[in-house]
Amino acid sequence: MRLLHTADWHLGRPLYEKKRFAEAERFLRWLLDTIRERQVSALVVAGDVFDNGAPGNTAQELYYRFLADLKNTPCRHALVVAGNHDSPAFLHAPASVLRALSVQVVGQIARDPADDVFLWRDGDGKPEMLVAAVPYLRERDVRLSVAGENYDEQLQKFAAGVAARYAAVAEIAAQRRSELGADLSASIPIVATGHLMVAGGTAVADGSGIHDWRVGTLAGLSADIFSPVFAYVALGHLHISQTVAHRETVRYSGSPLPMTFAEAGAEKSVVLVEFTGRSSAVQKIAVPVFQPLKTVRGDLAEIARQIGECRDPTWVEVTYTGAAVLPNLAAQLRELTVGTPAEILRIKNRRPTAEPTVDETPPTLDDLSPVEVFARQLDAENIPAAQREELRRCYREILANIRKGS
Ligand SMILES: [Mn+2]
Repeated sequence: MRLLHTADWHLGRPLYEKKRFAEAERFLRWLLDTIRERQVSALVVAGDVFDNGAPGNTAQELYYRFLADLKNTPCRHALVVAGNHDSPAFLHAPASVLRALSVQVVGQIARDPADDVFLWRDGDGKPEMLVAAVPYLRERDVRLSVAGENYDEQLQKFAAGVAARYAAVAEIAAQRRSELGADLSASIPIVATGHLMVAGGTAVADGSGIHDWRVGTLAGLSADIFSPVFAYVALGHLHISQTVAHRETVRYSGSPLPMTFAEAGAEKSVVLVEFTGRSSAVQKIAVPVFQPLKTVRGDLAEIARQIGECRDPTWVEVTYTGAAVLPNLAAQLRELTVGTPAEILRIKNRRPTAEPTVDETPPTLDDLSPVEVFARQLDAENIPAAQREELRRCYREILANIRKGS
């Protein structure tokens, strides 16, 4: 059987002032076509379906219409787990209605891990796959806080809690498979999901930053938490498609659309997993570019040349590095796009100069991690260097408490 793995749709997320519903809609239509063409029978969406906990009407409409349309494809089962951007309660609310459409939603872990392990059956009612659903785990999900623990102790307990959850669902799934009898058991793969940062991953493009990195590396959340009993592990959170620790069958699908200009030009894909008995073969399927993004860098002449190369309606990020002082840079740059299909969404002024450079468009919160925002605040308040380390430490603790949900 064939399973398709995708994640990090971030429905509702704009790029600067641009809404991206048209792109999202085209992606979802492409996904339905791909499911039909490749005869996919199961779909996993590994978190961050929506960009925030209270998605707008259009984002919701796209999501529900897609799930309803899935009914008219060969896809028999779908599983959606929550990411850190999703509200577990919001995602879970329509779960009973969606179950009637063979769509399983896991916003938040069940108290009993056995309730998050699902047995999927083929059209004849014969078991075909076991799925261990694990959404994004918050600290309150996997450990009890103990007063007086320091930050690193907290991290390590959290990591141990995450590992324990994966071990628990792996054991339950393996047990349930063995109960199916030797014949069936030999041919049924177990698939797990996750939305987390595992150590060794490249480029945290999610924008959620330093904590995940610390949890992943310092606290030892490695690929070892995924039992070899899993024939495939479908991960979300990192927007760049990648394997984990060179394990072909433990993967981040990456986001289907570039979420920032930093991802401009990166190939976006979904993962097609073909199971033969318990073993799996993995193939990436490239997602078409629905809205080209381009980063352009140089002096005015170079920028003009590169903008002139745009053939399709392209969203452009410009970095000006010319020596000339251009007081009306933004206007001059926009002038260059007249009569071209390019549209400038963001301008950075990096003119080589002794004076501090000023961005024409200041960075938004999307461009900065929480720690970078805090560093700017320390600068803005002229905090003496001697006090900064202590303040940064306190700030990291506050962030950790927010992540715990307290
Ligand atoms: Mn995420």
